[in-house]
Amino acid sequence: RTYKRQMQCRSDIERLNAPFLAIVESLIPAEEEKAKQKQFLTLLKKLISKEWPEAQLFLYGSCANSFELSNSDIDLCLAIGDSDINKSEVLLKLADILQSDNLQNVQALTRARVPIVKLMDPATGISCDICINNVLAVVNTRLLGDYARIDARLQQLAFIVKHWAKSRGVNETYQGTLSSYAYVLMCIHFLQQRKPAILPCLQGMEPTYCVTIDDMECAYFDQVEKLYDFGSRNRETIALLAWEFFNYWAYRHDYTDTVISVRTGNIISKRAKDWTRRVGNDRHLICIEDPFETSHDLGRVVDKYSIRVLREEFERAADIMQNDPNPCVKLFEPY
Ligand code: 3AT
Ligand code: MG
Repeated sequence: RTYKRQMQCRSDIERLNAPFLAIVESLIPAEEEKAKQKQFLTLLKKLISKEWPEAQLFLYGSCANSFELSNSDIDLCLAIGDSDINKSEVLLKLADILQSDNLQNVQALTRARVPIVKLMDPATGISCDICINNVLAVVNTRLLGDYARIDARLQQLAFIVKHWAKSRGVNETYQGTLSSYAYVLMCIHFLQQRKPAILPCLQGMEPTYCVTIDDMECAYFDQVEKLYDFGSRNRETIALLAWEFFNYWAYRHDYTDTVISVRTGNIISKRAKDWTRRVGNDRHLICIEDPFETSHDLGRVVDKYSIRVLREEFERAADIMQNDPNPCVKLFEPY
């Protein structure tokens, strides 16, 4: 009877496929929006090259890979060849230049963990953050984008999870919940763990791409066009995957002893990373290893209050998908 119930439950879940795919579709930015981004980028490049003719401006974050929801802010990195520059000075100078060109809400946040200039373009309504020489973010953006090209289900799952996290208010690092980057890593790891696997572990394969950033070697197999049918033996659909994803983080993940690691394609132990104690502000209550900066736990922002909020939200999502007659509404209900 249990088996029959499980099958019945599965077929209930399958009914959610079409609505989930429709949600994903509705979240993809329109062509018009991408065109506005381009226009804005051209303006910025012009302004910047007057002051720093050698510098390059890179897009990173979701607008540079496949994880962008419509109306997102864009993330930019100004790469100035010289590594000895004083970032604060450059940011203040940059803020000055942008302000005098009528860009709005220009703010230099020189003391942030990643110092940035924030601004808004009144012509297109686009907001953006510009950081300096943060090449690592450009490279991790590229890794995520390469994973997205292997199997369409990653983008679908990440869209559902990001949309859920934004709707439920658990995508706010300053309030102790997780960044979008962390959620996408959770999705990649989850798809690496399916049986059969839907995604490979690109850092576990013979590297075809390699750069060294601040003494850190970032290497992985990037010829992903050779992996387009990697996940084809697994026929799981987005509805089932989303359900399993929330179930995993609600009821099956071992928060006490384990770390999820896209780098190894596996779960690893907190002990092996010495992430068992609180050190400074790092409490390691949910552990997500950065694929390149492996000493960096993306769950470091989570504290003893926000871990409860997060876990309750995972449970809420899992329960809605299991029991609610119309989960698509309830799941994304504003908190
Ligand atoms: P949104 O669409 O803006 O919600 P995103 O993918 O652009 O999602 P974020 O704005 O949170 O994600 O971050 C932008 C990029 O910055 C993603 C990643 O390349 C880098 N990044 C963000 N947080 C970290 C982190 N803690 N460690 C290393 N890189 C990070
Ligand atoms: Mg972003």
